[in-house]
Parts: sequence; C-alpha cells; structure tokens
Amino acid sequence: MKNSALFPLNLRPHSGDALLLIDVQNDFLPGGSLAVPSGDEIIPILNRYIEAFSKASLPVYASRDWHPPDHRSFRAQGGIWPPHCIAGSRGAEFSPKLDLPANAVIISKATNLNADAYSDFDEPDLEQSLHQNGISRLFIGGLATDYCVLYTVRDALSHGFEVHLLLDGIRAINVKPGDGQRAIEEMTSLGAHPIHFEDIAA
Ligand code: VGL
Ligand code: ZN
Repeated sequence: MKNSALFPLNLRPHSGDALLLIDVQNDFLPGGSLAVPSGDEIIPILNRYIEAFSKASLPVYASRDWHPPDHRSFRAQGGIWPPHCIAGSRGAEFSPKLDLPANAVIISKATNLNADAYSDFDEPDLEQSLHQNGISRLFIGGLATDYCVLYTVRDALSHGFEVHLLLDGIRAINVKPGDGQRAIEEMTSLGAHPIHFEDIAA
C-alpha cells in the first residue's frame, strides 16, 4: 500500500505478467516432513492472487520440489534435510487447499540425484515458457522464503525480470533465526518490489 501510494507503480496485473507459486506442497506444510512454520497461512492469500490472475487471463506457474528418494540434499546422503517431496509421493503433491487452475504451468525441479537446485530457473523449461508467453513481470510467492523463493528471485532478477515479491504469500524455514528476514532484505536490495494483495487489487 505504502509503496504504491508513494510511487505510482502500476501493480494491476496486465498482459506480460505471470504469477509464480513456489513449492506449496504437503511436505512443506504443517504435518509434512519439512514443515515450514505457519506455511499453511499463505494458502488463502495465494488463492486470492490466483483468482486475480485467472480473472485477468494471466498465466499461473507452480513449481514443485520433485526429488528422487536418495537425493543428495537428504541427511542419509550427507545433506541437511530430512527426506521430503519425493517424486510421486503424497508429500510431494500440491496442497489440496491451493486452488491451482487446470491450465497452471507445472515446473518440477531438483529432480536430479546429484544436483541441489533451489531455484526454479535451474529448470530451463521455466525461462523458455516465460519467454514464449511474453512475460516480463513476475509476482512470486510460496515456500520457503529463505531457500527456493530467495534463489528463484535472485535468478529472476539476474535474468532481467521485474519481480514483485508477495510479502503476504511467503514463509521462511528459519534454520537460523532471522534467515527469512535477511532473505527479504537481500531480495529487496537486489531490486524485488515487496507487495501485499491490496496493492494489486487497488
Ligand atoms: C526447499 C529446502 C529443501 C524450498 C526445498 O522449496 O524452499 N527448501 N528443498
Ligand atoms: Zn528439496
């Protein structure tokens, strides 16, 4: 609100915009194997963004962490995480409460055993599809602020996209206290615009 009042950024979604929802999957939600604290709180808000983009006939992208059972990021393989988002498992499914449209573009990432990939842009299909659809502005939310959201926003900015970060639609893991806040500060200092739903609905 504050931002759009001071600087007349045109935040009403229009052609060239896309919504990118990162890893809203059961394993990252309460009850899941790598639950992000309060991760479920963002779902009703993300559903409002989805509705706004769908009404404007704008594309909705949804990424999912989609690991092999012995992915290198898992503790048994020397990584730092409990097993999570194993391709095809129930934990890897999108939350049933997320109202993904039938034509959402699904990006599966970190599918390779030996590479960790926190950024959606590690999956080349994403950038190709964004270019095909003429997208220049990305509205990015999802999980988790301090991992996949941070890495994806860094890459989106370095690939030349204008980024609007959905502050009301992200939550952090906070392995170290403050990780989420530091991630938000880094993303905004790199040029991402922090917004809330009221900013696009005004
Ligand atoms: C993520 C930790 C491990 C994420 C993925 O989606 O932010 N975090 N794998
Ligand atoms: Zn993962």
